[in-house]
Amino acid sequence: AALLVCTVAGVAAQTPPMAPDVTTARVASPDMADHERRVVMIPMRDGVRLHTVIIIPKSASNAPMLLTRTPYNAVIRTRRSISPAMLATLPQGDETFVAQGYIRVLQDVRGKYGSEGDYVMTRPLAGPLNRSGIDHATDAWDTIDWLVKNVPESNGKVGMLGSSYDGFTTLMAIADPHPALQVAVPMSPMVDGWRGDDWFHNGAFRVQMLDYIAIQTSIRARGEPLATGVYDDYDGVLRAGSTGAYAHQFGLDRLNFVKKLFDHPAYDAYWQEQALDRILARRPLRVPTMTVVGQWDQEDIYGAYAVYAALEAQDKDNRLNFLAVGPWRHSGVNFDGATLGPLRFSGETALEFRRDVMQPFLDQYLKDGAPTADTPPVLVYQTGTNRWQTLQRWPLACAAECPAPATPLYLHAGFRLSFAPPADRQPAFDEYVADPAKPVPFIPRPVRMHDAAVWRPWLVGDQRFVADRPDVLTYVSEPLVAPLQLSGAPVANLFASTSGTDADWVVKVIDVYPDEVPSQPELGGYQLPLAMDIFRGRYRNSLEHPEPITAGKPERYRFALPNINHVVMPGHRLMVQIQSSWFPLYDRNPQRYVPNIFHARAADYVKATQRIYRSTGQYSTLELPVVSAR
Ligand code: PG9
Repeated sequence: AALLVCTVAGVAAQTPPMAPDVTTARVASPDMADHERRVVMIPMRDGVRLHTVIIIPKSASNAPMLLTRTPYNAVIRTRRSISPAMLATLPQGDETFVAQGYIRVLQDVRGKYGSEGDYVMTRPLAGPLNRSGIDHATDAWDTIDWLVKNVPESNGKVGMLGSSYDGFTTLMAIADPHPALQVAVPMSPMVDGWRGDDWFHNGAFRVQMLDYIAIQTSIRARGEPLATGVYDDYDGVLRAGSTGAYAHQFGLDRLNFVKKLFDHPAYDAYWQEQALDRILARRPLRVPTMTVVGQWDQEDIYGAYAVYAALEAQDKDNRLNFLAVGPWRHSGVNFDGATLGPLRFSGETALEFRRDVMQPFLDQYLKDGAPTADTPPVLVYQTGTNRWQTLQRWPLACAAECPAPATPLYLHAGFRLSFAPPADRQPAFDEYVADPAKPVPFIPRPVRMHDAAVWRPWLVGDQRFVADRPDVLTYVSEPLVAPLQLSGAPVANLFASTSGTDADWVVKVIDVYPDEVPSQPELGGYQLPLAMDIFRGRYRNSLEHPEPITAGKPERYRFALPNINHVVMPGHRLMVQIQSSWFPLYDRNPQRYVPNIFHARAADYVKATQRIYRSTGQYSTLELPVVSAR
């Protein structure tokens, strides 16, 4: 009766219980936001429009703009949390920009998410591989041109930055920069997909990238990861046989980028003409550029140093080309930098860098009236001692044209290492049997390649889990009596033979901690990888033209490992490990020479006996970038 009375009296008509609850009604929150979010479609010169999110502080006037061009969804990247505060909506790495009143711009690259046009994976610069005249340099140019004309809150100055793929698009922009592009900070940039970034390392293919390609290219938005049906990727990849067969299981061989990879297993023109260090070396450097990378970058550990080296020839007076290296994982500069795996550093190194070095560098070029930043040509974190160092150049030691020469570390009988050459006159070697049916894992099994908690710190993982395998040679030095400073890229210089006709060589330089570490007991005896990489033997004479190996013939394999800036402390020992597979991160070498390993048949996978020589005239060494007296 009460209900009836109300209705009749017209006090308040109640909503019927069955009124639909999903309607077209608009919800409006009070406008508490400290920023405005403009979403625009910016037209490019060919008429394609690129989806762009512009976040403008409400207080902005004459504010600089920071642009990132990404294939990873501009909307998601500007929604760290749902909040009226710009600080909370932008990613962690952007916090210092917000504090300085920057306008932040994120754009979907053509063909991804909200942008029109075709997506081409790491689209080559216009030239022999790209006759369309449209590339990331032109798209960045057109975007910056639009921004300076259409964002009245800006001061007309634009900086670009981003990590990994977004570091690649940043470098592309400086290949032909718009005049308003004042500064660039490529972080962990993808530079050369064959030599050592993302797809291959020295010709060995990273199988886990197939999943990335499925996610990135099966649809315009984010695709599904592979439903592999196995918990341990070691089993799944091994059972399939070749990488071609693995890809075929999931229909991935229908994707154009997979076809392109399978068509180009060697370092042919397809790869050489995309290598950004080579491209940028041929163009004038006009934009101050600080290239940033982590010492243990598990995805793009090659490119930052290569770009820095390529541009350095144009910057003898240290005005335009800068390098910064922290103790980080891939893209770690944008997250917490106090620890990596079990390693603890001197503080929150990533924030220290962003706040104290990168921000003043950006401000100098972008903020009206900002002071000149005191930016060192090279800023590197030295691990082992755990401190930042400012340097005039990088590297400090190398085979030629460095302040210090490389120092050979010799393999000796009894699996010892020493800076003195071995005296053996007779041919001497150590050997192991590499069986493609039982490849050496790159991390302890079960291998969950897509578990970020395992993947991100894997380059600092304790190597004890393989040190005693019969197919891993492990050499170790006496405990050091003085600190040993290593600042540059160690070079593996193997004299090796195989009973097969092709072989992979994986070489690791390791810092072995003392048996007891009272301040952090779990580091007792820890085998900390400093630099590790793989080399596919068929490319020993030419990266472009592979050749079979003559079975049983000792040959020289010389290849650079990733850069390090580390002090091996007294009481620690140096270790070198050598093996012939690193699975399932890298595809297996069948060990019988076939024209294209992607398509090797089951019968091509054969056991081989590998010999590593260590006698006069056939010394196997690690050429170490030693700076301090040992
Ligand atoms: N390392 C990733 C990538 C870059 C370029 C091509 C393919 C993958 C990334 O983190 O963006």
